[in-house]
Amino acid sequence: MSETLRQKYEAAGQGHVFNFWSQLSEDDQKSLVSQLGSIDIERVNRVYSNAIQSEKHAAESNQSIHQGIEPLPEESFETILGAPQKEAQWREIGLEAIADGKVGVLLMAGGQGTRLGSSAPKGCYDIGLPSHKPLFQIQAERIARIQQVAAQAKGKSPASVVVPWYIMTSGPTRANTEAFFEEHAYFGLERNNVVFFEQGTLPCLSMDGKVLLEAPSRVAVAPDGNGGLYNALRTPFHLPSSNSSTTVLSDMESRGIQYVHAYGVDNCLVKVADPVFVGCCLQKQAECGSKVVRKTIPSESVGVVAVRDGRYSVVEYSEISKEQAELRDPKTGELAFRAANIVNHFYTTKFLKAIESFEDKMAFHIARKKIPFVDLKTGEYSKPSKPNGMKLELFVFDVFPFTHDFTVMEVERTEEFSPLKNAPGTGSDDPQTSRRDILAQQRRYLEQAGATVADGVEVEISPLVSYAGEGLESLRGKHFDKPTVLDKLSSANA
Ligand code: UD2
Repeated sequence: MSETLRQKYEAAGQGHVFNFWSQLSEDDQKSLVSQLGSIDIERVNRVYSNAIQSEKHAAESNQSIHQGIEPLPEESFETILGAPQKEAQWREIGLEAIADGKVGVLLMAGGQGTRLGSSAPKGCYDIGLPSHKPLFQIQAERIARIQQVAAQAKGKSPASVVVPWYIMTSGPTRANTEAFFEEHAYFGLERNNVVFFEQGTLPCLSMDGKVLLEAPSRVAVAPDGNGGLYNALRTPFHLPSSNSSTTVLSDMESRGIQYVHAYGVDNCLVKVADPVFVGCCLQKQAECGSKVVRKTIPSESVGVVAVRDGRYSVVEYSEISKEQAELRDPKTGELAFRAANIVNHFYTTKFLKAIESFEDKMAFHIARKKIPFVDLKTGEYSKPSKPNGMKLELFVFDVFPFTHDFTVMEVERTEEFSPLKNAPGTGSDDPQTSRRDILAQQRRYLEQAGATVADGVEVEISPLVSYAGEGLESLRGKHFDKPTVLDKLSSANA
């Protein structure tokens, strides 16, 4: 065993991880050393003390917590609701950036979908569309289509426009996600343009910040939250054996990517690489942006993008008072705190790179959990019946307080947000509501194009045919009276 490793852990007050050393087999010693060597224990201690401090600060200011919270200032808030001209202008700007190869897409797919009750990664989920396309396929086809739309709009050859797709997985989702893409031939995308990478993990800690062992030779670890994205962007993403030092940020740089659209895997309506959002953020010269939907009912349990102590922030519904939740904007009569967070962001790559310089200041959130562990005295494995330790997570929106040029763009909920969170039959944010919302949107697309659809008849439009309702002109006057899947327009006109 490397003595320096032991000294490092001892100096950090975590020497107990070697407690069972003398009883371990040679192989187990090797695997423990390898795991401990991959953990930056000083960083773990820093993360822990920041998290504790931040929690304490929040508790102390609990009395006055509502006071530092204000609605977004007008200059950082934009809406496309009732603003078709602005929307069209932003779309043009965004399409140009896409056509110039400056836009990449980041998918956060490291979550485990526990509430959905499926053990597969959420992106593999079939929400029951007539085509049975899983969420990953819907998103892949939107990328393929927007490449085409941008090429067409800017007079480029279709093959020359590429929107690379960076997919963040986690320990529990990586292998299955990659295998699923292989199995489905990358849903028609160029394999080179789909890059998988993995978010990090952090050791689980006891209530007083000591690393927990889940076996005599193994530290208990947990994924570091969707905010683990920022650290993962700078971490080489190939397997260590390949010796490659390519990171997502270096890959973006080599491709000339300057702007990034990031989103969560579970929203079946997500406009991947949305040119309107990209264009809006470019016009406003934002380094970071957040797409939101309108909160209309004060009691709705969603976090809102707002200003806390003078800095942009996502404020949980539990953190604002009833009066604040009900407060109205005197100009519009809308709720003052209405910018509901939907995990849909814009970044410049310059900003993503700069995050390293302040990352230590972002406080992780503490989730107190029941974490199985090995008792250091008896060596016995124990499954606690009440929380005995903590998992530490960073949230993707924890960077907002560190932004200066920040833009919020409001969009129509029925057009852009229908998340898959709950098990089938729950009645909200479940596979049936996803399916319903996507098909309702496609019916609207057809009607806007001048087609009609008989009551109760379902028509599914492949994202390869239309990204956001465009390209359906040839269907004007067509009546759909039986279930149809439009894979290409010739099938509709047949
Ligand atoms: C998220 C937002 C919440 C709200 C809601 C709307 C966070 C922390 N919270 O809550 O504010 O807007 O969505 O739908 O973003 N993920 C990872 N790695 C992880 C954990 C999650 O990649 O370790 C991904 C996950 O696959 C998903 C996204 O992040 O795509 C959101 O995660 P979630 O579904 O666990 O978040 P939720 O619903 O609690």
